Amino acid sequence: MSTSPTDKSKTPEAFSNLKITKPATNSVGFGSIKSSVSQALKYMKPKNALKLSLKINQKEGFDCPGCAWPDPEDERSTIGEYCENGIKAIAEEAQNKTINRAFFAKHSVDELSTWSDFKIGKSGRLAEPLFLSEGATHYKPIGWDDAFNKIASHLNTLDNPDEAVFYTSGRTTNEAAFLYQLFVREFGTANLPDCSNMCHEASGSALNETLGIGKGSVTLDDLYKAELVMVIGQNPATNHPRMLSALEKCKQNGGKIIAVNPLPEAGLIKFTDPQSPVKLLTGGTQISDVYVPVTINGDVAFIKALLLKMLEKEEQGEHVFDTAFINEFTQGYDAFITDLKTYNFDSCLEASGVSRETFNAVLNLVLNKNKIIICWAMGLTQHENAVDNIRELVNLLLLKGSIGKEGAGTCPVRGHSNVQGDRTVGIWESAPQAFLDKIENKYGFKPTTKHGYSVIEAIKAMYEKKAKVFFGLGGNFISAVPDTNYAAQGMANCNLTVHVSTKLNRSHLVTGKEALILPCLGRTEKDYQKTGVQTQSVENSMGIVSSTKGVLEPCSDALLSEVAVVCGVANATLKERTKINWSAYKNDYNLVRDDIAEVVDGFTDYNKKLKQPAGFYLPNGARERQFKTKTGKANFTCNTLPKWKLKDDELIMMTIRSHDQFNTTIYGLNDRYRGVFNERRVVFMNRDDMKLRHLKEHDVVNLKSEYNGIIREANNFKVVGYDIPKNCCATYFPETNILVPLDSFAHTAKTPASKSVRVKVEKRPK
Ligand SMILES: Nc1nc2c(c(=O)[nH]1)N[C@H]1C(S)=C(S)[C@@H](COP(=O)(O)OP(=O)(O)OC[C@H]3O[C@@H](n4cnc5c(=O)[nH]c(N)nc54)[C@H](O)[C@@H]3O)O[C@H]1N2
Ligand SMILES: Nc1nc2c(c(=O)[nH]1)N[C@H]1C(S)=C(S)[C@@H](COP(=O)(O)OP(=O)(O)OC[C@H]3O[C@@H](n4cnc5c(=O)[nH]c(N)nc54)[C@H](O)[C@@H]3O)O[C@H]1N2
Ligand SMILES: [Mo]
Repeated sequence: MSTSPTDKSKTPEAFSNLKITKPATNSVGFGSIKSSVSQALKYMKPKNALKLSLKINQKEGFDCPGCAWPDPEDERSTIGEYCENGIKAIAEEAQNKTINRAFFAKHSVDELSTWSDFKIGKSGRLAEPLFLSEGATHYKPIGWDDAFNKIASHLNTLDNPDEAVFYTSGRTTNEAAFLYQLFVREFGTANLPDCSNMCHEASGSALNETLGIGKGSVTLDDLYKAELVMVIGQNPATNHPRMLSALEKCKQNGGKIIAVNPLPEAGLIKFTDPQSPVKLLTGGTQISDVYVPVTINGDVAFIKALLLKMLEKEEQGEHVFDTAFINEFTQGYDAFITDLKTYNFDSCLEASGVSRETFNAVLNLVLNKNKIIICWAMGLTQHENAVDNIRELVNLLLLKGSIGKEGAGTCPVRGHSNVQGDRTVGIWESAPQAFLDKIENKYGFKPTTKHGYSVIEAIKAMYEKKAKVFFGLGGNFISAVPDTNYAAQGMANCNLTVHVSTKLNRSHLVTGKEALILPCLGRTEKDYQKTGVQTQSVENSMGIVSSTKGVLEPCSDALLSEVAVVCGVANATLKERTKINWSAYKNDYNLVRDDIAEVVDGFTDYNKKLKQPAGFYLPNGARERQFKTKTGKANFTCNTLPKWKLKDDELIMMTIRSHDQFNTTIYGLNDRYRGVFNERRVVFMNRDDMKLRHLKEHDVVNLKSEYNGIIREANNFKVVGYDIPKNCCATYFPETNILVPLDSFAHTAKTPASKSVRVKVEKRPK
């Protein structure tokens, strides 16, 4: 009998041999150079490793497939603008091992699902298209045309185009993403869920409403010039290491830095620039001036406490607020102040878990600085009140007039290297009407105006058998989404699941009745088409669009580019119905960019501008104090404190990334900065909470979350005592996604609340 989809979707419960040391405070430095070089040499051919390291994030090189942090405009290091985790991302893609029919003949789907995610990822690059027929135990090779026809026949026999779901992960380039959404809309649906739904969607919702643009407003130069930078709910040393160089530069210019985080993350405390030999020897820069150990989801309470004290000082005549800015550019001030006054300072501070002393240190800086930047990431966006979190930050910035001026503004730090660009060019299940009108004018078909499914809605639709075909352009859907068991049943209910991927992952193993794996080129590889090697483009976290061009030969001759895959599926599915010449796009990506220039705002002369070595900025209203909101002004908002309460002996759990992973891709089993080695099945706990439960380090526990009467369980985790506020705990994603209830998500944005899961920790019976 074959294993059930829910079993296949789970990460195996086996332990790998936990070792614990004291967590680091300093980040980067020699440790990181050693770690990145050994990673590069372990998995890449040395010749390729060198070629790549010279071209990462260089003008005219390729864009690092790691994070979305921007590159400095002038002084890029000659050995590549790199970081330890960027090297790991590249080593993962440019592996010298490939897997093809022989591998899949040897290993059944059931067998592969018992492997750890680490082992699955290390099996090699996918080298040819593969098909799993109904009832089969093994994937078998299939030709590209047959694969396209298979997809077409499934899509064309649906009762309704809305029975198909088209997911995107944020590595897809602008060119591939634009064509993909164009195909999906011409096919007849807007079911375009994407990883952004699980990531910065709450930032987009909050920023669109308050400032009229769903992206951040600052540039790198602003960061250098800020008087105060608050880094909230973000772990840059691991997830955006190059950001630390910018923070260091800000400090050198006299700026102050506040880190708000339940964990004292390394790097936020101290950082040594790997590209500065002097600093490597002298021990680096103290990054944070104040570290605020906020309780999980205590951020609105903390910011409200600040706002209350700012108001008190203002009313005492201290001129804390930028009244001229408030009068000219904002709306909703009076209602906001009236609402704020209904809150009590002491209860807010208590709910935030922050001491009076730390609070005062932060208040002092906020009162006295006028060029403030707030940076944030998943620590704020993955909560039920995530949108409130971000709107509350905007309130603070608006009071200080800290938006649309040098050294000030919003900085949501994006995840995937092109997640921002994908949305810009139309990967959006609820795209604005103006964009749909432009598509209609240009191509002569009417895109549906009905909103499509976001990630959570897509999972429900599959579970309820309203959606029957799942197509993923990149990503690892089953491991990334919440409520793994429910989602696995949803995938299994589909007639066909298709993944366009570079590497094998768990989503290939939790399949519909039939399944396809379509292997594609990665960022580092040359994309040969009829008109030569193609250039593509991406948008970073600060709205700069730049080119990316692979430098290595493809790891297999049977790979297609994402653009070619999309054009192949579109031709096979739409045939004579289409109004678009898909083959022409595939032959020459300049033609795709010419169309983007016509359809998407800010891309005039796209092809020409892309030739500028550092790329070009997209327009950004908030940066110019032109707020394109419904009121035409920047809007103050009224936000509430979180509504959940912990039950007896429950803890609030955040699911976070280790230093050795890129989302669901596990580079290794260590979390060096947090002092955890050789194990991912750990739960970080406050030592008092351990005592209360009679738990010691290394004790084995089960985790249970109860939500609306349903109990979800994840078993076999080892306890690690840590400096984390009381009543809080932390585990790694994706091992505990199984505990995240599908119905627990951010209002408005529908981002799964994977940073506030209520759990019980129970000692495992011997
Ligand atoms: N190497 C590497 N780079 C990456 C990624 C990766 O996996 N590996 N992923 C990429 C992607 S897609 C993304 S979205 C980003 C993610 O980048 P991050 O958002 O930095 O990633 P997380 O590990 O989810 O970390 C969240 C941080 O928020 C803190 N936190 C959790 N809950 C709260 C809270 O309630 N309040 C506050 N104030 N803090 C809280 C945690 O302690 C942790 O430090 O990184 C991108 N870059
Ligand atoms: N519990 C919990 N869940 C979370 C999060 C969390 O913090 N906690 N974070 C959420 C966030 S922020 C995000 S962004 C999502 C991530 O969700 P996804 O984007 O779906 O997941 P990834 O792990 O980034 O996807 C990795 C896979 O992408 C494929 N891939 C890599 N490069 C390429 C490429 O160039 N082209 C193509 N076609 N495929 C490629 C490889 O096959 C690899 O296995 O997860 C979310 N899930
Ligand atoms: Mo993300």
